Amino acid sequence: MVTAQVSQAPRISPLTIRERTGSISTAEIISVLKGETTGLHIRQAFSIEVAEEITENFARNPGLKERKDGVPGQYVGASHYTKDAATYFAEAENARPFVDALFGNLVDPVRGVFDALNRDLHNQGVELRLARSDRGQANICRAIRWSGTGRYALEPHDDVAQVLCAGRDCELPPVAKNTVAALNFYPSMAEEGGNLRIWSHKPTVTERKSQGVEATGYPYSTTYLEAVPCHDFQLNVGDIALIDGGFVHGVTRQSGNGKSRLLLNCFLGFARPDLVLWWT
Ligand SMILES: O=C(O)CCC(=O)C(=O)O
Ligand SMILES: [Fe+2]
Repeated sequence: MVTAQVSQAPRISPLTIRERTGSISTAEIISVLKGETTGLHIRQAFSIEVAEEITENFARNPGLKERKDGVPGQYVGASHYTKDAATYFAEAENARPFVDALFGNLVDPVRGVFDALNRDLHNQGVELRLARSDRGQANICRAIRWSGTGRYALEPHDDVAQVLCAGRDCELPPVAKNTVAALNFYPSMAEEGGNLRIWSHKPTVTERKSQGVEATGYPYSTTYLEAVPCHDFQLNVGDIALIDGGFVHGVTRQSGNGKSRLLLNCFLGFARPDLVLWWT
């Protein structure tokens, strides 16, 4: 019997997941950067008091905006997604006071991780720094509340396509040859849902093209992912999740009529064996 040619099923890549309670270690972060761990979930990694204050500072932040790039959400900070370097770094500079205002006088947990990793990498002869251009430099993080109303609050996507397509005038694309790690802090969570779901699939450029998401990595259809195994990180306030952003991931629908999910996010990865870049 002659059958119509169907597009190839997504290639399965195994997930190496680690979940525990405590504080995040730089060795664990480096293990994700080196592609040895796919997903790391640290429960109770920063304090509830700090989480609550960041959440309040987000809600009353004068820099709080609605996303207008096709990804539903509200944010403080800058996203390099679909932007050229000139636009992204200029936006990052403009947003800096608002990102600083998320933390007020707090000891910032994101800066804490950055500083600890900086020390460890420095001892290994590796520089860690914020990505930059002649227009300015990246911020330490951005804060986002996803507002998708379908099956996912944030549709399944990968974080690598946007880095590959960041443009020639940008220092980020070389990172896409290595692991693009996504570091997430959760200052607020909805009563139910809002899981970070990661699928056993790390798309190639060809697979992205076949799904029409070559330049964005967003969104992959539910049909495409149907037969792919996945893992859900069930998150609570004060948790940190660090994933290999090359694997398809998304955020499940959230419900409950009280609190809503808030995320602090940044990306990091090796641009060269002696340089790790950090951006949003
Ligand atoms: O909200 C999350 O848990 C994941 C965020 C994410 O995937 C992203 O910002 O690219
Ligand atoms: Fe992502």
